[in-house]
Amino acid sequence: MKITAARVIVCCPGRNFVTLKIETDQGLTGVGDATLNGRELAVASYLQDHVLPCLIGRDPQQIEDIWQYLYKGAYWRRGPVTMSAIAAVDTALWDIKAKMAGMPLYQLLGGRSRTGVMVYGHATGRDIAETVDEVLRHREEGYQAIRAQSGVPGLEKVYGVSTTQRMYEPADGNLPNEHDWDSAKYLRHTPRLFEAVREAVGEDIHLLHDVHHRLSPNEAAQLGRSLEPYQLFWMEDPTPADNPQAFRLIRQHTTTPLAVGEVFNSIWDCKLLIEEQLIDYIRATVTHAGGITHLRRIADLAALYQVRTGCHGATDLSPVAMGAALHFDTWVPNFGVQEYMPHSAQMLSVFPHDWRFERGMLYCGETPGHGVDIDEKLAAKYPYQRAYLPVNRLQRDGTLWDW
Ligand code: CS2
Ligand code: MG
Repeated sequence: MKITAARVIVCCPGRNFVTLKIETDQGLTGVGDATLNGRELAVASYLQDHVLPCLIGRDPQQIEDIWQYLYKGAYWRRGPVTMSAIAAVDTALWDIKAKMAGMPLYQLLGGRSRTGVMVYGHATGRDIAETVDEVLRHREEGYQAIRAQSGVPGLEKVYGVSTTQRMYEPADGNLPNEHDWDSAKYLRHTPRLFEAVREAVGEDIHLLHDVHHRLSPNEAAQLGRSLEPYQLFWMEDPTPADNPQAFRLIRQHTTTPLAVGEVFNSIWDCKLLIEEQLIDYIRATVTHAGGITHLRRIADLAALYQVRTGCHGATDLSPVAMGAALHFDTWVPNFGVQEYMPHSAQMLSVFPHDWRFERGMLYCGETPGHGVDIDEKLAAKYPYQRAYLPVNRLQRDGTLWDW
């Protein structure tokens, strides 16, 4: 069996997606997601100019060898651009292999470990009252796990809160928008938010919160402690994880569970956090962490230390990523939760898929492969549009801060 063609498709049905499609001489095709929010064309070029010429003529069945070839062979290892490109190839090859086997991907990985995938939805509001309403609305829709974010009094724009529309889209500028930040205001406000949310929603719903890398380790420890009465499922990215040792301090002071890893692209980013049991959930994804082949290694390492998965699932990951993630989640023994930020109908129309949402759970389909394709004709109607993630500055003096 041989790879005969491979194409990178960049489209913008409401937001940018980079998709790789691989064709074989047996007529089977596979697709993978390579979207790197705000830096999409870098991955498209990495694939187009450097990876695709090496793929033509190779045997698509040799997933492991191709993974090693792209990883070790480039000499320049790791990094989000490289690992997203490798991920797209890897995901497309697993799709092809599962189609060859006539099986849904989760069967090839080792079979079903659960009936469905618990997801968490996003409840966001401009203030506490709005967020409480959104949490209750999610509960009505059947969600068992809900992430709560709200505007912070005295701050113009904060992470996760859209001021204009209900659907939050982080890459919202033709040039980077500027947000303002004040850790003290946020630290005062957030326990109040969770007090109100917990009071309204009761004890049975899992509550999550994303700090988006904005606190110092000491502040993160303070926040974790002040949230303990509200029994969070997790507190996400409380401080940047560039220096994983920073989490030792947080861990010493709070039992609020921690989730990290949406910006990780390699097992080496995760290693210390997992081995020292400094986190409870690892958020690496199929798309940014080297595909099914590499994410599986991360999950296996995590399992040794009772760390569970909580794959990133924002809308900048395409429906292809969601399809692959759901097969992974259906199999992985140490599953925790899957993020679910629904794509718009326009986005979904470009990616025919067989997964479905029902009362707080996502279910992968049973069609061979990962169950997601791309409608290339429709995709061509939505050309790339430059979009950036925002930057964040301290309100006090404009110092550029973590976003
Ligand atoms: C986020 C993302 O989903 C999350 O937890 O942190 O919205 C993140 O900001 C975007 O995926 C960035 O591309
Ligand atoms: Mg996050």
